[in-house]
Amino acid sequence: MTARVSVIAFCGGVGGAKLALGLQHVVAAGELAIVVNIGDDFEHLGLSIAPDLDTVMYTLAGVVEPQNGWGRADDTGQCMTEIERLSGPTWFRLGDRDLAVHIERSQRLRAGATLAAVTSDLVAAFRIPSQIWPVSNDAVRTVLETDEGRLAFQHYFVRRRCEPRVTGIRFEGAVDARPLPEVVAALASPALTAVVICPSNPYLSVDPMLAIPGLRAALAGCRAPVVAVSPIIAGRAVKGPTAKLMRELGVEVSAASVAHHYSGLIDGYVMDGADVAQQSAIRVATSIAPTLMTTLDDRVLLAQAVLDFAARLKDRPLSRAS
Ligand code: FO1
Repeated sequence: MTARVSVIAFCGGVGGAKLALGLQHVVAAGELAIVVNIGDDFEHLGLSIAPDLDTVMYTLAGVVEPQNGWGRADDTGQCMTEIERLSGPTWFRLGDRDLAVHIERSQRLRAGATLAAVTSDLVAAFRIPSQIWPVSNDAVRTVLETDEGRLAFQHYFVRRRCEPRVTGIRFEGAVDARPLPEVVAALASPALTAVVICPSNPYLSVDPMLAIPGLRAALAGCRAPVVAVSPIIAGRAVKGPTAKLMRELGVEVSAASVAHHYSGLIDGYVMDGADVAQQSAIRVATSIAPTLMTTLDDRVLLAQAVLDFAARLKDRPLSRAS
């Protein structure tokens, strides 16, 4: 499906996917492209697992497991139960239906298909009316430096439940990775009206994408307004290890800190009403909106607020250029 992309959203897993779903409800069919982090991808049980791509795909298809926000709803665990009986590794839970996606992806990649081509076919099979693009077809892998040594992302995040203290983060392969050509073309297109950085973990989900030099350059050159949504509300992360990680990296846990983290890349910043007092500390244009997304209505309302804000920024000189 090659449609005219008018909105691009950069996204990690669970938190970002919620806003991506809201955007899918308010952007015309075929005009939304979600660019997804691949730093969490890994090989497990001989399979190529792409958790953030699958989380976004299942969320946009309406088949995501609602409690966890990852994996498929109504899945079964027979394969995992059998792996356990065989004394195999069970720390990373793969449901039976979910496994079908990993098996299909793995065999297609082994046969020479690109990650983008496989993803595009999966998106079509799930009848998703948006594009889902891996940020690159080249491998980028997030590695955490911790007080327990170097840990590959899923070993830190799932196996060790984010407990080790993080001292540094590396994105292996990022410097040599090429951004997906479709992403670069869409960022340069005059049809583009907004770029959204979803409220994903800035350090673990967005930075692996920004670490790709060609992507960063394409984003810097893009003429549409770039708007980030804060993943922090009143000094707390809605979900996941963002706040713990920021403390360990010596960064204040606040909406303003995240805005500073994106400085030079964004033209606008959407933050929750709970953080209104921080507006004066932020150098780009800000907009206040309810950023806690519990219901589908919350997601749709936030998506519309973000796009309305981007539309208001369109005629202003881009902050990134100054
Ligand atoms: N997260 C967990 O905390 N435990 C799991 O066992 C787990 C399995 C899993 C399987 C497939 C998938 O697509 C995602 C899965 N996740 C699991 C979530 C995922 O690893 C992380 O939330 C992301 O990588 C962070 O964005």
